[in-house]
Amino acid sequence: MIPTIPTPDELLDKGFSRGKKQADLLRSQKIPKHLKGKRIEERRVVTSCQVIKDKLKSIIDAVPEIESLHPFYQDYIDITVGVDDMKQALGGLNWAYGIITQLEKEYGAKIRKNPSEKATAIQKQAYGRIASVVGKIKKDLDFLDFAKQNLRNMPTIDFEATTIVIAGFPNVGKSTLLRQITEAEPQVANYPFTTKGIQIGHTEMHWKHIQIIDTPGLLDRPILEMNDIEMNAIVALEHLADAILFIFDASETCGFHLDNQYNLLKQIEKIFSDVPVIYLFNKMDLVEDAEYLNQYIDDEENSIFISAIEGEGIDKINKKINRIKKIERNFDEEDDEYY
Ligand SMILES: Nc1nc2c(ncn2[C@@H]2O[C@H](COP(=O)(O)OP(=O)(O)O)[C@@H](O)[C@H]2O)c(=O)[nH]1
Ligand SMILES: [Mg+2]
Repeated sequence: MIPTIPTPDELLDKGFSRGKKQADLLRSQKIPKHLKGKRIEERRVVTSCQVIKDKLKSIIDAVPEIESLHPFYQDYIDITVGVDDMKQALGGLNWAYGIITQLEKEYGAKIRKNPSEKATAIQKQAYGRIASVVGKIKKDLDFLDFAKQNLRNMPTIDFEATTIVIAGFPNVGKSTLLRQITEAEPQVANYPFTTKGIQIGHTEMHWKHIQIIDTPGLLDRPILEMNDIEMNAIVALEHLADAILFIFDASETCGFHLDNQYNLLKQIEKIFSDVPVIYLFNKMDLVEDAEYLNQYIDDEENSIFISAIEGEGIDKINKKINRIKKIERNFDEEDDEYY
């Protein structure tokens, strides 16, 4: 998404050394003496400018237009590094590109107009100004490098797939279940405010691609305690979720009382208000009295007793998953190119 970002010194070194190489090629050529010095220095300045410009342009072109990305990625970038800062950094590179284009013309003409004896001095002036322009975008290059590092392991989301987001307190069995209902090892990607990384598992069901997302550190703790930025990380998930799998640990061996688990569920339902929820009561292998659970069941139709570890109830989950409808979202009325 973001290519390797050079430091200002690396950018200048690259430009100046290529300029020198190209200029040196002219030294052995037969050029009238009074023109030779001018030609060499003009070539040096123009080549240096072009090499630096090419590099800037390749960076600008490689970074996708943020507005053209899916809202999930726009939010993701905004939460992770800041969209405004990103735009400002790219603006800085554009600015430098424009100024160096001007310098290339200005100093090329100046060298041509003046006698050869002055060419070297003019070239030095040009290099001084180029170095100053590149120095001014140091903060922009630094930012883009920071953004590159932070966006390196973005989750790869299939926006066509039906997407299920898993929620529930730590140790209720989310990872165990994800392994049970998906094929292969889940993809692990970075996600803001998750230390272990978001986990994305995939499965096919009747030619329908299903992706299941677990967000340790995010949808496994009281949402009321979260700050605005953390909330944004959840809102980003809202762009994706076609259903929520909420997992209760019916045995309470995870250390959380069912009352608390139920409260978390209610918070999550409030945030994902338009998203259907499937309620899973896990670790039933450890539960002797299931009667006790009735008080936590609001929607019997969509509640399933399971044992993720023993694979008990997985077929019922799959049946439910198979019936999940993809939520049609119209993110941008004027421009529906996401679909
Ligand atoms: N007895 C029993 N243990 C389970 C079940 N599902 C998960 N566990 C155990 O609960 C612990 C936490 O599971 P994990 O999947 O890591 O929970 P997560 O933190 O929600 O991802 C692990 O030791 C699992 O082996 C289950 O159905 N029955
Ligand atoms: Mg886990």
